Amino acid sequence: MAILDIVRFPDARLRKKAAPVEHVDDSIRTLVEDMLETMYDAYGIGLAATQVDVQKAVLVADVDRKRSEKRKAPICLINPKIVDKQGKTEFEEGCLSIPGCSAMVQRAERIVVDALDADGDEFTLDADGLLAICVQHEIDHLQGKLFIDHLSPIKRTRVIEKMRKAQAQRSESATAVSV
Ligand code: K1U
Ligand code: ZN
Repeated sequence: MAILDIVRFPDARLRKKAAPVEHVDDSIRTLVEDMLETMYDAYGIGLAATQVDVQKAVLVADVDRKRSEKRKAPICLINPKIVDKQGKTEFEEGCLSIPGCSAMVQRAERIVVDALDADGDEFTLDADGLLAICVQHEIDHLQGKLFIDHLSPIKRTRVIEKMRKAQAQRSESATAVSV
């Protein structure tokens, strides 16, 4: 297993659309394991292949995990397709590709998703709560969309500015340590 590099905003690779997986083989199963390892290492609850620079329609999530626990209920969705949506909910979302920023995003409250599992078998996920929010966030990534795209232009600019300041502070303190 390997921990992969997470691509960070404003990298153009985050805007690429994922291609469907033709065959669920060992290379896909290795990708899924590496993505789970990367997600747990980064203390995330989800990760899309786009975020590790792989343009394949694969996502992983584990919303049940507490910070101290490694694996609780990991799931993997290959070629996910939302077939039904109901209701509306709002949640303060974060993103491993936009560190240090969060914002309230409105999404469907309940979703039904058709997908393949790591054996290549079809299944249907009926999700609500944090899992539904996380899966919608990850499916957005596979389509080259970020949570900031759901915000008004004013809010989006504010979040981007905050992220730039946080990045500048991080590189300033890295320089201070190396001098
Ligand atoms: O895709 C990603 O960038 C991962 C992202 C998933 C996500 C979090 C919150 C709402 C929707 C999607 C994260 O895991 S961000 C970090 C995190 O662990 C977290 C943030 C808010 C609530 C719970 C966890
Ligand atoms: Zn994200």
